[in-house]
Amino acid sequence: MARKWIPHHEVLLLAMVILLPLAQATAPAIFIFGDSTADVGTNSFLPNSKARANFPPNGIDFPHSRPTGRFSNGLNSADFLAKLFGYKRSPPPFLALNSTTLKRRSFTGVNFASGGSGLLDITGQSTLTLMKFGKEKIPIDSLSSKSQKHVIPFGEQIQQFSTVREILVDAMGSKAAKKFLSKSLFFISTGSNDIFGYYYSKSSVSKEEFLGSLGATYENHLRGLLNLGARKFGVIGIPPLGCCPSQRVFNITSGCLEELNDLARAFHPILDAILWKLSSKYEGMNYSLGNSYEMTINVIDHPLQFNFKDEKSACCGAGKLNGEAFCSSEANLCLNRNEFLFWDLFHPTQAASKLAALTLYGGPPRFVAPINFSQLADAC
Ligand SMILES: *[C@@H]1O[C@H](CO)[C@@H](O)[C@H](O)[C@H]1NC(C)=O
Ligand SMILES: *[C@@H]1O[C@H](CO)[C@@H](O)[C@H](O)[C@H]1NC(C)=O
Ligand SMILES: *[C@@H]1O[C@H](CO)[C@@H](O)[C@H](O)[C@H]1NC(C)=O
Ligand SMILES: *[C@H]1O[C@H](CO)[C@@H](O)[C@H](O)[C@H]1NC(C)=O
Repeated sequence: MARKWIPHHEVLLLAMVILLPLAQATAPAIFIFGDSTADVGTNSFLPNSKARANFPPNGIDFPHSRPTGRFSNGLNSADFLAKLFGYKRSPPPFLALNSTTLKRRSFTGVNFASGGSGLLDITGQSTLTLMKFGKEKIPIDSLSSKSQKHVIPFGEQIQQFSTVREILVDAMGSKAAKKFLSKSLFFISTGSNDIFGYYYSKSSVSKEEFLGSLGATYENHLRGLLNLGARKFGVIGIPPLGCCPSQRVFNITSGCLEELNDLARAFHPILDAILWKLSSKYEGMNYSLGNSYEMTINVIDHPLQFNFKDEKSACCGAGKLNGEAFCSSEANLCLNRNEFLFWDLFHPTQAASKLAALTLYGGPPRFVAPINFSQLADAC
């Protein structure tokens, strides 16, 4: 596909900035699932989780420079999407809630996303895998037992949602709860950690076989959500993982790791086909699939047009491209955070997350299809 700059985008950004404060919440609630790209503090509640960001300088651009567990200098895409849909605040982590807060009239959603997690239950559960990705010296303790969780996999996030659903049914009755959920938005951003896991496991399973089975797992999870009453899905695809600073360090030219990018790119049509199939089977289902691969590569190819001066290195980190260590108080910190695409060795800056959310919300079919997220809210 030709990667031509679309001037349209700038107009779109302007329109969105004006639109932001006027927006009214159009769906009763949003439920967010996935990994660190959407985690708003879940892992801070897991004593044994090594995938954490609840310490400075993470959160340096968050109100009061508070580290919240977000893998960002400020807000992440989940936060910006909630804003764009007209919500005053981003849904809180499930683990921060209790039955009293869930029954409040002001209930507008829950965030289940957990950094390091994936579609597969095994993804992110061992510190060993984390070590390989980050090149950091993390003591390899024994594999997690049930009581010593490192992350909450997608399947378990769905079980947590099921608990929330039961509380809603109790509070409003099953008919009203069904209607409430069918109009609510379900955002999902997952799969990257599974692909990292496969790539670094040097598994003998072929690429096609692995991606096929990952797709089947995704489909089962989506069916789980559909059976619990979800109907409107905003799905965020897998970005070019090989272009993270942590992966570029393995390329002598600091270019992207092509093999990893190939895996990410190949998963997109698989996910697209699953969503299309499910939408023809489940009455009233609507979906919007963000092509994170195209969105991100477009920015990497034309950084200046999006006001980024550095699309290769992490703002916070150490070593080559600041991509050889996690962000911490001992790490290097860049001066102008808005000029960086990457905050740390894996995660986008607040500026990049905002751009991604705006594109998902109002972007053209090249980046989000068959409808964009704003059209998803209007779909009946
Ligand atoms: C529920 O959470 C709220 C807010 O964090 C807290 O004030 C309240 O005491 C909690 N209630 C229960 C039953 O734990
Ligand atoms: C490293 O990056 C270059 C582009 O700078 C690319 O052509 C090459 O395929 C990459 N190498 C690997 C191993 O992915
Ligand atoms: C939403 O889905 C319904 C059927 O499930 C379909 O008729 C309708 O066209 C979809 N809306 C949009 C905006 O795609
Ligand atoms: C997506 O969003 C906007 C407004 O929210 C809508 O008007 C437009 O048709 C969509 N954009 C494209 C390029 O499809």
